[in-house]
Amino acid sequence: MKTHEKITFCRMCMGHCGVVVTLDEDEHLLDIRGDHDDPQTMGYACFKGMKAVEAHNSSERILTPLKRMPDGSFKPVSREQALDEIAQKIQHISDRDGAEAIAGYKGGGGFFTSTSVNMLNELIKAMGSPKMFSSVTIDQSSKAVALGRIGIWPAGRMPFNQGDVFMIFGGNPLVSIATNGFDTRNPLKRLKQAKERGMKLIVIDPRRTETARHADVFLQPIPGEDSAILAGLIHMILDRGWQDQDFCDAYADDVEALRKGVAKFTPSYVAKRAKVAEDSLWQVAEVFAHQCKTGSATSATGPDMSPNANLSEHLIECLNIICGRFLREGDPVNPGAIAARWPRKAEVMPAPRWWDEGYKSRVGDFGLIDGELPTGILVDEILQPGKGQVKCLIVHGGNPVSSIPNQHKVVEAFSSLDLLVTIDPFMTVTAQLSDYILPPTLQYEREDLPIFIYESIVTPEPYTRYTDVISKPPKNSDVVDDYLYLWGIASKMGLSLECFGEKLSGTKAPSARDILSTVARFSPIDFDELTSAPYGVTLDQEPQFVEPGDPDSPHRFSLYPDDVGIEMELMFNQSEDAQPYRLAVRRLRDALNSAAINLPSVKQRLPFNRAYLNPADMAQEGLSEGDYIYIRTDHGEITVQVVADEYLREGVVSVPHGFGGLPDKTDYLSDGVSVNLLLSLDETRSTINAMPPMSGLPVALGKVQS
Ligand SMILES: Nc1nc2c(c(=O)[nH]1)N[C@H]1C(S)=C(S)[C@@H](COP(=O)(O)OP(=O)(O)OC[C@H]3O[C@@H](n4cnc5c(=O)[nH]c(N)nc54)[C@H](O)[C@@H]3O)O[C@H]1N2
Ligand SMILES: Nc1nc2c(c(=O)[nH]1)N[C@H]1C(S)=C(S)[C@@H](COP(=O)(O)OP(=O)(O)OC[C@H]3O[C@@H](n4cnc5c(=O)[nH]c(N)nc54)[C@H](O)[C@@H]3O)O[C@H]1N2
Ligand code: SF4
Ligand SMILES: [Mo]
Repeated sequence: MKTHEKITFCRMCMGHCGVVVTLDEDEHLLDIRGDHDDPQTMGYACFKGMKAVEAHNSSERILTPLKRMPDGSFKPVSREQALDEIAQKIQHISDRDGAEAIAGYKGGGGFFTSTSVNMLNELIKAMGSPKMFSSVTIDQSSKAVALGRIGIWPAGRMPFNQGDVFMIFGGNPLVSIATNGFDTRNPLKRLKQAKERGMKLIVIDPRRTETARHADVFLQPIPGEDSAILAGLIHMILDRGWQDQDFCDAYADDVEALRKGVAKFTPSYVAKRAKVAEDSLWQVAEVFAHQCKTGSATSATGPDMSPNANLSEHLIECLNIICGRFLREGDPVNPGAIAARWPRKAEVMPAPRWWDEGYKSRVGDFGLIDGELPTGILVDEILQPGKGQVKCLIVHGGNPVSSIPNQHKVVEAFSSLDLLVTIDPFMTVTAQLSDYILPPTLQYEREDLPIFIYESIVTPEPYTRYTDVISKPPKNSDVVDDYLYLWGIASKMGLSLECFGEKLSGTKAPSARDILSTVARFSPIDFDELTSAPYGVTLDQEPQFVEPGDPDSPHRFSLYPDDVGIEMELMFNQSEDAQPYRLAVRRLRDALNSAAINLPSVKQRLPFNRAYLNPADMAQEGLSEGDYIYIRTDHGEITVQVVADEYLREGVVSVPHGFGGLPDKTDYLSDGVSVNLLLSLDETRSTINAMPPMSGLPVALGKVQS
């Protein structure tokens, strides 16, 4: 058999690793490896990314649109029939119950397809409904809340590749290839390069993670205490006068209010509460604020999934502000390569509090963040009767039945919908409850760009890359790019969609190239130049710099608004845990949330999820590896095998999410169990973004006697 190779890049996660794929004469994938000639990622690639060949050729892959029959089985139908019926049903629901009865949910798979990244949002909008949801609001939307309450510095924080220090709260970029601000292109190499130039790494995590093992300073608290730790750090820094007073004088009026707000968070109080040594807290404060003068603090899912996430993010931004850790006039900025450029001035854009204006949800009176409603209310929007009750949901590249807390309630809600449509290549738990499943092309079968909506945090320089279609879909399949399903539904309903401000035809389907060139129309790079650059384009000839701010600008950061003060008080008065352990989120190297965990080679490594415990806790509970434990919250209970993790601190149990079948059908040894059976969606969700806590919660656990 004659084979040939092509170069392209992986779009499963933020790494965007350059790869070399081997194809047969029919352009089907045979093999894949990291591309050592790729200047961005230099050969790095991970196990799950290298399983793309298996995913593309998988016998589990859905290859034609499926319709659910009254007996619950799925029957292949033509694309035309599926889209006709879906459009008619949506129209019927909308005519009967109003446009607000239609909702959309976009997950990770949707975010990583450039041709359709915004299309479900546009479709829901064109239908006249404000009810767009996404995985962002069960992830790190507290970052948007923080900017919304504190204000925005247009040039951004001092990036990883420039600062003296980089401090991470609850993120493990060497495994997750994520973490806002970290250089994820071959992350270990980038970290080593940064350390060689003298950068100090500080990590705050209940687990001595793969990343933490490279830290200069490592603080290992119990989970859920980041807001207290941050209040303590700010207290110490202001107490010692280690803040950047000039920056504070110029851009923040309420440093004194913040100082008063953190007064109760003395080092000894915080040390006791977070279960760390007082000395280690001082070490973090001293290295970050006194020894180092540039470089910022960031966070990932750890703090953002714990209670008080909005407060934690707010205080991280306060820490960066009082220490002046932002790009300054004359510094080079990364404006991205695809987005239109706009001037980055050294001045504050005052707290926009987007959610205060405009549409408010009928459930909980939540406003919109980045044009979307928080996913923490989706299930109630479906279950709560009345005007505006959601009856139809379109899911694009997500698995909400796996990813949203209180899985029983999610299943009840999704089962009660009049119409559930899922665009997904695999029979996920969400797909299993759907009326129609529309299978898309997979990544190497479509044209694409890196995730351009986040481009300036993916690479430190303005860089982007185009990939053409690399391989053909399996023989006899009827799959199309995601966007064609969404555009198809719109077209059949007589609607025309917008694509990043440009109207698309309602009758003639755009090509993928049309969409990508539209998306990139404000880029300084000529699109033809981009498509003919095999390793992409870095805009190093046209650097952008931070411009002087207006010296008379009245705008200042809001370090201590009233709602933050209330949250500080509530956090301070939080009652003591009634349980001896706290739950912690964590990700696994070999799986990406729920995606790909059913591939045979992944199953071989990860047949089911397990609970990680420190060996001392295991001894204390009389547990050996492989024993079953129950984990119980006020809300639910799961049974799971236990495994020792010497890197996890005592008093913490860590269970990865994404596993488990539908709750009444699941078999632990073949599917694992959903940690979302333990978590609640109701009483504890946060204000503003309705974030349900998923980490840092008290749990009981013990041995299940066999
Ligand atoms: N308990 C608990 N719950 C959590 C978390 C946690 O840590 N703990 N983490 C949360 C976080 S951070 C997130 S982001 C969410 C994840 O939330 P989701 O995005 O809802 O879930 P994923 O499992 O990532 O689902 C991605 C889906 O995209 C599909 N897919 C892959 N490629 C394509 C494609 O090209 N096109 C289409 N249409 N689909 C594709 C995959 O098959 C998969 O079903 O879960 C959240 N839930
Ligand atoms: N291999 C792999 N990569 C992934 C994913 C995956 O599932 N697998 N998922 C992708 C997605 S959707 C996302 S959002 C990103 C997430 O990226 P990360 O946030 O970097 O994900 P994790 O590796 O789980 O790191 C979270 C860390 O927070 C710690 N932690 C838990 N609770 C707390 C707490 O209360 N406080 C503090 N300080 N730390 C805490 C955990 O011990 C863990 O080390 O990863 C992405 N990349
Ligand atoms: S790290 Fe991410 S981008 Fe790189 S190969 Fe793995 S999944 Fe793909
Ligand atoms: Mo995520």
